Amino acid sequence: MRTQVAIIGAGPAGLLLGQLLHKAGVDNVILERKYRDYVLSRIRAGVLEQGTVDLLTKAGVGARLCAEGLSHEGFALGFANRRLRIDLKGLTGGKIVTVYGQTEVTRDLMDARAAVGLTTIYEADDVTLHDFDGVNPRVSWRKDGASRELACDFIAGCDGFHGVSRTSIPAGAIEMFERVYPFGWLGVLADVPPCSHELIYAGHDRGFALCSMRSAIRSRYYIQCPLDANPATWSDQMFWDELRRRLDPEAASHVVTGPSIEKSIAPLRSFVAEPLRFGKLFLAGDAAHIVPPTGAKGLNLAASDVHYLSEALIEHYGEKSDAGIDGYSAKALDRIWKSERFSWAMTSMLHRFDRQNSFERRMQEAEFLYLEGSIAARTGLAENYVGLPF
Ligand code: RFL
Ligand code: PHB
Repeated sequence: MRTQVAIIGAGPAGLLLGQLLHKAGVDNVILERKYRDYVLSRIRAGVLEQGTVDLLTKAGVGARLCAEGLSHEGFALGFANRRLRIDLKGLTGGKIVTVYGQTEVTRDLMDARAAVGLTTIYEADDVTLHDFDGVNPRVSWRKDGASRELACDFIAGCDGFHGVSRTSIPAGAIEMFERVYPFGWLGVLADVPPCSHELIYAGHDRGFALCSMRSAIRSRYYIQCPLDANPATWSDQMFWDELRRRLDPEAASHVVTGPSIEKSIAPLRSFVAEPLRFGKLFLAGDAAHIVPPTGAKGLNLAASDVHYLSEALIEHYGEKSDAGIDGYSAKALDRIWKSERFSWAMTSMLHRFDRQNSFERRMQEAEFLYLEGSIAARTGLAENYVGLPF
């Protein structure tokens, strides 16, 4: 088998890259470790920046997103029983975000890929990258007991944080920056109406809480929890009680409870690998960087990486110029570090840290009070939340 670009991973990064390349006539094959429905069962992101919506539309998967996505013109920050609205639209000259689940983005991309008959190999075991620093890059894998190989011009490592692409790069050729936070998020999905029509990010002495949604009848809530918490020991009732304790009285009174349809824990991490290119191998999305979810940036960063990478590869094949390829890493990293900063700042302001002293708690409060009193501060926050340009 031979293709122009071998893509590792059928998450949003790999699928979107595949679609954009296909639209420009660049041939690609996706190799995915899991089966299709497993990929679709992962409940993750919910907030899309306008740049991400535009890119998905360009990739030909904007129809359902446009019909079913919820336009959000603002969100709220909660602190010590107070609530502050961040008027995204007013503060950014008309920009908004769209609430549309990552699961739906993934489904739309998978359907579009299947409709044009592009090859995706699911349940590919032992994916191994060969000679990506040489002239004959190849990818091998095992499926149904047989060994297979794919020759290609380039490999796009879109296989997430635990993928094989980044770890295939020799240790000396890559630098890694990391912060692991000493807590996680316990998330619940339930078919109940959201407690507020806009998202609420609440900082509280008992820990952070987030009220989000997927539709007018499906809510997504998160509470900060210890890293070793076990979702099985958190009954739905315990979750709802704890959520309400962390919200202001008005929001708490509007929480409608019901049976959870999904409950899981996500650890929080900040991580960046540099550079994003090693010979013919490029890293994009969570394979290259992780942000804590507090800024809603992970999926959106995957989209901006893929924008830069697809343009670079299309330029290589169309104009026979490697300028885009050579510039990919620096261009993507510039935006990645700014999103890392924003996600870290939101996380630091709103979470309860172990061994936090009274000074640090007051610093978090002062941050909130500053936002409350300053349009300039709120403008900076809004500008980042709707997404920096790419
Ligand atoms: P993914 O989605 O992890 O996909 C990688 C794919 O690669 C496959 N894979 C392999 N395939 C072949 N061989 C191997 N050796 C492989 N190893 C792995 C995997 O099976 C998988 O299918 O990475 P991608 O495409 O880079 O997408 C990144 C996003 O998924 C991620 O950044 C977001 O979900 C982060 N995130 C959020 N981002 C936002 O922009 N807005 C949000 O509101 C938001 N909320 C969240 C989030 C992430 C969360 N969790 C669970 C970490 C909320 C949560 C709770
Ligand atoms: C979600 O709806 O899952 C969600 C929303 C905003 C975030 C993180 C997750 O910042």
